[in-house]
Amino acid sequence: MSVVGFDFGNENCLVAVARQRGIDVVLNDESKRETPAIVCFGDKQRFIGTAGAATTMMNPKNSISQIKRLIGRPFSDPELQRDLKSLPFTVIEGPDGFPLIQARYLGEMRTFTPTQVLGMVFSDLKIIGQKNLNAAVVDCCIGIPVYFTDLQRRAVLDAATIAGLHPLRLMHETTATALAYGIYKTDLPENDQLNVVFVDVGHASMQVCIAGFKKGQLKILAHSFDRSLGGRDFDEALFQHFTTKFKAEYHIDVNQNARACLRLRAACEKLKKVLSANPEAPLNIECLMEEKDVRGFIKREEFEQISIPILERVKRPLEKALQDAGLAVENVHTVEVVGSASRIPSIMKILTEFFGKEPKRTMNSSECVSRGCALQCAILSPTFKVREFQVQECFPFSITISWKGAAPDSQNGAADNQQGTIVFPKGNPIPSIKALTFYRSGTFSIDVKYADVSELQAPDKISTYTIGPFQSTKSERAKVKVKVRLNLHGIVSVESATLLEEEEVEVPVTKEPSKEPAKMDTDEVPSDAATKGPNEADANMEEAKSAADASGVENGVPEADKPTQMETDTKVEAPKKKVKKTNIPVSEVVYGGIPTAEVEKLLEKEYEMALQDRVMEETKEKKNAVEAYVYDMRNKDFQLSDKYQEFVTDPEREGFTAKLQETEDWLYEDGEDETKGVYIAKLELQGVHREGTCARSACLLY
Ligand code: ATP
Ligand code: MG
Ligand code: K
Repeated sequence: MSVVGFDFGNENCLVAVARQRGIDVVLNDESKRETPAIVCFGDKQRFIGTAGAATTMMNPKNSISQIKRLIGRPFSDPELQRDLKSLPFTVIEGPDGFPLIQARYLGEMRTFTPTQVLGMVFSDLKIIGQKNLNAAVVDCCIGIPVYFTDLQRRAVLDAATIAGLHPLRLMHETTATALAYGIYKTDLPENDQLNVVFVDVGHASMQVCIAGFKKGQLKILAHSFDRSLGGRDFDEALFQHFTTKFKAEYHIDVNQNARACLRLRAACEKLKKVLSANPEAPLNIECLMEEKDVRGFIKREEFEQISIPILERVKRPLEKALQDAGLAVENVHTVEVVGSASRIPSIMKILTEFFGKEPKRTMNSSECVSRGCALQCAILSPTFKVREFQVQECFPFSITISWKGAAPDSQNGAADNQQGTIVFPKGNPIPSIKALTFYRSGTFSIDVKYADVSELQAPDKISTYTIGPFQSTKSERAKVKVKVRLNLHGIVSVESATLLEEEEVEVPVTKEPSKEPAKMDTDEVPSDAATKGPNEADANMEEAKSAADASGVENGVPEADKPTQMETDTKVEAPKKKVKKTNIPVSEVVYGGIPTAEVEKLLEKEYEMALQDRVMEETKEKKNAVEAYVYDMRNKDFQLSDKYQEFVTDPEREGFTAKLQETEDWLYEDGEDETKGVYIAKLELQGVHREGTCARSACLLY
């Protein structure tokens, strides 16, 4: 079983693996730790990761980047629309209202969903892990931004499935960082709590998390974020600055040329990095467009000046996190900064001023997310024994369950109004299960929604569950218990519905509810047995059991109804009533989700495309082998002619040389672009010759 952590960034991805001696961030084929999140579609194959980045400039319109920004968002999402303006490839609206990426692949225009492209990135990362571990990679833990919606989380899971991965957990990036920070600390207080603020400024977004550390555990106290504040916004400010400048000075409009845009953006990013270490920096690009070389220059002060609108937003997530955690600046022991865009000096200045102390950079700021994920994977995996360390995660949104007040045919049927209740309030522990009780005479449906979408810019409705059919043996409306789960990934779903029928003889009179209330058991199950592996037997699990015992919940199923604030009926508890439980079918519609059958098909497609890539790679190898053979033999031939001339007849030599020349010509003409099989055949043909030559050289050497 593999134990792997993936950090898929907007810009860069990292893979960390657990080995017996610890966690390693592994190297890709180019011996780099960071792999660009790019898929470049070509005429014969795809180029992913580092290879994709290398071909981007030659093929900008078919190089897909910033995939993390595209997944799980409707096409109309204003943030998506803004992002699309600066991307060199084409994204259209699909029939379902979600984006489709257009790219020329294998000689024709095709469309791909962002989830599918993320699947390609994951496939590449998976291969990196496999090459390093020398074993199959399936089980893993994947880092995601805390602000990912239910749909985005589902999209990541689907992409993982497409790549043949099985995530044990989607983990909030900042929580992964907190885990990587805390688990090695040997001096955590036993009774006191150490409050650490983690600030991650990445390529596209900023995330803040406050964690309380104690010996053997970390508890997330608050999450906050700005979904659109990251390194690329500074690149964009510089890009706008120079676009205007070049328009005036060189009379060129960079925006009219996709390649020029890409090159200027890349140069601006470089410039930004130089400015982190230097007070000023030049920008020179040869032949940017219309055969013009451009020259520019900027001082850090001016850079900070044009960045003011971005910098002004840095404080807000910091304030929000403190507020949600109920902490004052004085209660913060340490501030840890991660994410590569946090290297911008003006960001550090703002953080220092805000917290009244210099933030620390003790972690490896680009590796911590992948390391934390690998650690979490190790904790969840039965193959590793990890130091006991508990992660108490909290959910960043409030989730509502809503339902229609009554069925139209109900006796007291006035109520067709929508009612709802918050099942998982912001800050709710992850994972968690809640049970609601409904009184219904037939099939009914409930909606899962965000309670507040102001921070999310997402449609409020997440999913609808239809519960039924069911038949009560009695004429009255039946009691239905619905279990709602917030799973380890931070995804909400209705897990099950149960018809509860009390055996009549033993049941004392219970008055009918006056309305159609849903009754919610406030019992929580802080751990999630069903999403864990079968061998999971760590401290979390123990805790789940004890917590369950304490709250009267057995295996997550409440054994008796407890009145809650929502209960409006008068109810008599029957001490020895018998309850018959019958499972009711539950069907799910996720708004924007990919149906499971579709994911299966995409998995097959990915397999085919990966095969095509491999065939092309092997074709290249075989072609290179033919080429190498020609050169190799020619060298040998010269040696022959020098030293052993007298032993080889002239016609023999001439024939051989001509053959080599013929093969070489073929390689650059008809054989330039052949199939793998043709190159292999060519090699075999030459192979006969090679054996002959070798036999001769061998005999000559005697
Ligand atoms: P995200 O976290 O948003 O998904 P990511 O994890 O890929 O993206 P990082 O790798 O943490 O992002 O950061 C990448 C950003 O950091 C880029 O915008 C890059 O230009 C910027 N960056 C890298 N080095 C420096 C530097 N020395 N100074 C300023 N910015 C830098
Ligand atoms: Mg990141
Ligand atoms: K373990």
